[in-house]
Amino acid sequence: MSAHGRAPAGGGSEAPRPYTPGGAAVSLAPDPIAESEIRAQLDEIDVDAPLVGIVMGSKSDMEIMEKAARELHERGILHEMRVMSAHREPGLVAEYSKNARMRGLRVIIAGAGISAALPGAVAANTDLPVIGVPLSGRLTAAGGLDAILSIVQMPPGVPVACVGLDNPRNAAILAAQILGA
Ligand code: RP5
Repeated sequence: MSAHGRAPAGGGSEAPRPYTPGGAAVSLAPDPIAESEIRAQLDEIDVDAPLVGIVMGSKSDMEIMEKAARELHERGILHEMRVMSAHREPGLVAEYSKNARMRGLRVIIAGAGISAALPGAVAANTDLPVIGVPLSGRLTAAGGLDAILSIVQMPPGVPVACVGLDNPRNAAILAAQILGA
């Protein structure tokens, strides 16, 4: 028997030595795992979880944002839709974004109109790619230009991709391309 408790090579019949308290210190605590390793392991888990999260600032955005869901559905890409406002429910937006990767999401599509802070608020709380969809819906002051600028003009270091005005289908196609699906 070796010092490490292994049987000697050659198939010897020596019985295992009983455990003796006070012998060599043995730690039963698992070695710490790097976050990157956990992420890699999560990436390999094949579950029926949505890969794309579609979020929007208001129920009034639903009708147009459903076009993104339709495109993903036709491509067989699992997705979910949620309404959450960056201004009215900032805590919910932060919580959803922070948990997104852990829940299995890989891309987030965020649609909003007027002072369209939602895509940027999501991007501030996740390192997943975020695709913003500027919407020209009700209350727009400049035919949708207000939402376009709100989404495009992110500060350096916090990118948000931006598709054309009222074009959630392009966001879905871009999400599919990011996923390689
Ligand atoms: C934005 O304000 C929403 O994305 C929506 O486009 C717009 C109007 O919202 P509602 O007043 O219809 O809820 O935050």
